[in-house]
Amino acid sequence: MNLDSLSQITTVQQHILEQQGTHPTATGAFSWLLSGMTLATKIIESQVRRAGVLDVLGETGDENVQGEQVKKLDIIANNTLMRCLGYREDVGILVSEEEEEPRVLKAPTGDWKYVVLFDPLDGSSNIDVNVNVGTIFSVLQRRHDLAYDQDQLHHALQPGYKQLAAGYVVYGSSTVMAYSTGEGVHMFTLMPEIGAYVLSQEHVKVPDEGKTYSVNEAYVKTFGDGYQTYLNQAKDEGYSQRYIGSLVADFHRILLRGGVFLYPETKQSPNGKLRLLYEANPMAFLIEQAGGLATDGKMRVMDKMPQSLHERTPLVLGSKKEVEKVQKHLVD
Ligand code: AFP
Repeated sequence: MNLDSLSQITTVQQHILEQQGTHPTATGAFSWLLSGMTLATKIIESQVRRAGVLDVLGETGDENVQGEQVKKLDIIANNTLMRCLGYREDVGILVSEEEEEPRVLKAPTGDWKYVVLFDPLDGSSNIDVNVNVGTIFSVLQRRHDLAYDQDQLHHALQPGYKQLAAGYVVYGSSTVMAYSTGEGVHMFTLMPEIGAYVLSQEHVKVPDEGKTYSVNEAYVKTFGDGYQTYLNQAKDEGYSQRYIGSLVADFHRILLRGGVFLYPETKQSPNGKLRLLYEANPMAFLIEQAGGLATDGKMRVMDKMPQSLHERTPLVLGSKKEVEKVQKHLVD
C-alpha cells in the first residue's frame, strides 16, 4: 500500500459509523461500545505478539469455571476487555468465559442498553506454541421485559437470534477482525504502523460448498453414528481435514474457504465442548450472515434458549451445502 492509497483506507471505526447511518436502530453508543472492543483487542494483540519476551506465557496455576487451566494471557485478555468495555456508559453487564458470574456494572433501574459477552482468548492452550488464538464477542440488548428485582443474569440468557452484533479477532500471521451487526460480515486487518483496523473485505460470503472438514478426529469413535458415516463418506469423496484447535482460527479458514466445522457430543464432553454464549452463538450469527448454517445437530444454534451462562453445545457450522449434508446423516 503506498502513501496515496493509505489516504483511501476505511478503518473499522469509519465503517461502524457508516453502518450506523444506514441502520435506524444503531446509535452512537453502539459504535462507542465497538470501539472499546477494537481498543481492547489491539492491547491483547500487542501482548500476544510479544508473548515469548514478556512474562505472559504459561499457566497461573488456577482453574477457570470450566475446570480448565488458566493461562496468564487468559487473565490479561479478560482484564483488558473488562477495563476497555467497563467504562462504556451504555454497557450494563459484561459476561466472560473466564468468570463464573456476570459483572453487573449498572443498577437495574439505570438507563443502560447493552450486555456484552466474550471469550477473551479462545484457543489459549495453543498460545505457548505460537499457534493462532482469538477473541470472540457477542452483543445483546438488555431485556425490557425483565423486572428490576429479577436476577440480572437473565439479561444475558437470550437466544442467539437476538444478538445485535457479533465478531472475532484472530491473532494470526496478521491480526484480523470480522464483525457483523446483521448487515453482512466485514473484515479488517490491523495495520500496526498506523494502529488501525483497515477494511479488507466487505460482505464476506462463505462458499456454498467446500471439501474440507475441521474436527478433532481423535474422538471419532465416541461420535454418534451419523457423524461417523458423514466423515467416512467425506473421506471416500476425497475431502481434506484441517484442524487447528482454536475455534477462531478454524472458523476463519472455513469462512474464507468453505467447508464444515464439527464439534459433536463426545464421551468426554457429552453436551459438546463449546460454550453456547461465547463461542457457538457469535460464530453462528457470523456464518449465517455470510450465507452459511450453524446447527447443534438437532436444531439451529441461534434458536437455542440458554439455561445457564456457561452452557455447552454441540456445534456444526460452515458452508450451507456441507452442513446440510451432515444434517442429512444425523436424521437418517
Ligand atoms: P482452549 O481455549 O482451552 O484452548 O479451548 C479451545 C476450544 O474451546 C476451541 O477454541 C476449540 O475449537 C476447541 O476448544 C478444541 O477442543 P479439543 O482440544 O477438544 O479439540
